[in-house]
Amino acid sequence: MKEIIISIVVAGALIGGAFVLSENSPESNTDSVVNNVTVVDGKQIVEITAKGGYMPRKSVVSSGMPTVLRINTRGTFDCTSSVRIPSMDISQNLPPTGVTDIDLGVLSQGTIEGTCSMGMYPFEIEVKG
Ligand SMILES: [Cu+2]
Repeated sequence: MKEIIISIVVAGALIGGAFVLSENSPESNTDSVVNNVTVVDGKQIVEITAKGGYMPRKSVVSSGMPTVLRINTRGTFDCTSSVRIPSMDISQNLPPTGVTDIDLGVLSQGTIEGTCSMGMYPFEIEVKG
C-alpha cells in the first residue's frame, strides 16, 4: 500500500514537471524555431496568436514568396487586438475572437518588426534569403 501511494506521488510530480516545462519553453527561449509557417497554393502563411502578447514571438519565413500573416484571436480584449507593422504601414484591428489575414506581399531578406498599437508587445518575422 505504501509503494502505491509513493508511485502516485512520483507520477504526479513527473506529469506536473513536464507540464511546467512545456508551458515555459516557448516563452523562455524566443529563438526557438516553432513550426508556425505553412505553404498553401504557393503562399506561405505565418500563423500567430494575439492575446496578452504575440505567440510565437519570432517566426521565420522565406523571401521571394507571397506571404500572409494570419493572426488568431480568442477572447482577446487587450491591446494586442490592435496590431501594427510600422515598416509596412500596416495598422489593423482584430476581432476579439477570430482569424485575420494580413497580406504582406513578397518579402525580401531582413526582419519585420510588429507590435501592438502601444508598442508594448513585440513580435518579429525573420525573412531568410
Ligand atoms: Cu499594447
